[in-house]
Amino acid sequence: KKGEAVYFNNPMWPGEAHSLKVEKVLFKDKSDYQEVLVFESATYGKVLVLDGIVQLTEKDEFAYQEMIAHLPLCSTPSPKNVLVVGGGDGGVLREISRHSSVEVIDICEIDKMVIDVSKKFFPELAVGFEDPRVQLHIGDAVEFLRKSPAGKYDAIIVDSSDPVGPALALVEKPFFETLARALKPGGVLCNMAESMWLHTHLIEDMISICRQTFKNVQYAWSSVPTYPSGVIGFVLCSTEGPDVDFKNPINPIEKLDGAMTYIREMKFYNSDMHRAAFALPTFLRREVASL
Ligand code: AAT
Repeated sequence: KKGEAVYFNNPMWPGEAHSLKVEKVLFKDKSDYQEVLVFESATYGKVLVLDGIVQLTEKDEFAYQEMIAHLPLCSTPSPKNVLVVGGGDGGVLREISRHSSVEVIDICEIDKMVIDVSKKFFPELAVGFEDPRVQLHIGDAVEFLRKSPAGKYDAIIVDSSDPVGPALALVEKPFFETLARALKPGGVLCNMAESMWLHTHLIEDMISICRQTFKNVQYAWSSVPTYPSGVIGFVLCSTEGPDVDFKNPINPIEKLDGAMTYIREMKFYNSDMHRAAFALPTFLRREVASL
């Protein structure tokens, strides 16, 4: 019974749990916002956990970081100003770095402890902070976006945690309105959007809010074994302005010059994966179409 309370009561996925064998706890502390835990697992390398929820593992992090970064950046002709919301581990920064058209990479992460822990335990992700184009802002993204100049960004990537702790406001309509305002005409947004198996209602809510605020709203998904149910989705939106065809990458990754030689090769994303990510199972296609 005690085990049940610990393992099966997460409000995001009641009644189920995914286990990883812990070899060694490497770090555990409480920040001002959440409990931060790093452990060495038996089969997935080091794991970062916030408030009991797996944020990334060394073995499969690239699937998520590559998709959430390149789906939007390869859908826009020559992205220059990019904003990351959350993403304090640096993995999404590492992926954005591969795009040589990018001039500024702002990142707004609420929790400095996540950044410090990543620099210590996940150097292959934190390498993203070494790019001189990166400008780090520590604070709540809600506040940051309220103050952001209108029309500044070509792309915004919301790499936030699940809407239970500090990320709760990041799924509400006022936040999406500030995101839309901060984007250039024809600018693109890519938002972490949970699992189609576990969170159909959350996805529906997010899509219908986005449809009120953005011109074009699409859903894509991918496989990440250590996220609940093994899949994760993304809501992609574009603002009024030049049309964006998310399903066919206009800025294909294969054309990048690969100037950032200190970053290891990509392992997951390519133009075929990009196009395939928008293929939806019938039950989800029906839900998305009826909104
Ligand atoms: N890169 C994969 C890991 C994440 S990290 C999500 C980050 O969002 C965390 O570092 C968290 O501190 C930050 N965050 C949460 N709320 C806010 C906020 N209001 N403002 C700025 N940053 C915030 C995502 C994993 C997805 C897991 C899916 N189950």
